[in-house]
Amino acid sequence: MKIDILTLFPEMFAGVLSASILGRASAAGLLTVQTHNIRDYSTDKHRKADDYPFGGGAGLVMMAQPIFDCMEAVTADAQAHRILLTPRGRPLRPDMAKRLAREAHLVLLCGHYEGVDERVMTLIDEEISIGDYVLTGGELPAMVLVDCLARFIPGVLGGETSMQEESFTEGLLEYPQYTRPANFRGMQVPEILLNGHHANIRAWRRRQAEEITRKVRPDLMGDSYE
Ligand code: 4FV
Repeated sequence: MKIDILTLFPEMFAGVLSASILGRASAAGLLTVQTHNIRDYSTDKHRKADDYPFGGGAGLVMMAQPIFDCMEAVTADAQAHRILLTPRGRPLRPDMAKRLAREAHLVLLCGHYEGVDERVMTLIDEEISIGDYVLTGGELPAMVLVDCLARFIPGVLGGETSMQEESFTEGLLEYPQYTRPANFRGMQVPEILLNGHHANIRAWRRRQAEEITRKVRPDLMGDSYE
């Protein structure tokens, strides 16, 4: 999968995209992520990419011209699914990430300041939000989206986690995890996890996942769990 990220702050991405699972996925060629500095496409002699809002109001708005030229340059050769990260978007959910993980080419547009000129929406196929709060920019949401969808790309999650493993408690919160030592400062790992009876362990984990979800996030307990 190819992901192009349009941003005024490409330097924010290096660390996140090169470390751990995402770094290995890129090295293995399962994921190619490229950032593009929108300011490089400004035709303004001072490389201006934002300006004051018409109608007044606080803050700055990202100008249409640099975004249009950057988007057209990045999508010149290949059909791409173009996403704007914005609080106005549909909330990111696992099923959306699974769908996006099947796309060949994604373009993520990161707004900043008060947002982008509304005419940019003529370039956008889908708006996605990572949550009902306002951030200083769309860069962190873009990183969250890449991390979330990458896990659904076959081969990205090596031995660490398997999607099968994950699927049996899909939609539920995680069950408790333990690792060595079995006794840490007097705190003992539940016996059931130490006797290797896989069916009992699976049943225990599912019960735990349901119990925690019912307590912490009953809204996630769809009708299938009534
Ligand atoms: C956001 C979110 C978000 C709004 C104005 C960037 C900021 C600034 N994006 N989910 N929540 N974006 O807060 O996706 O341009």
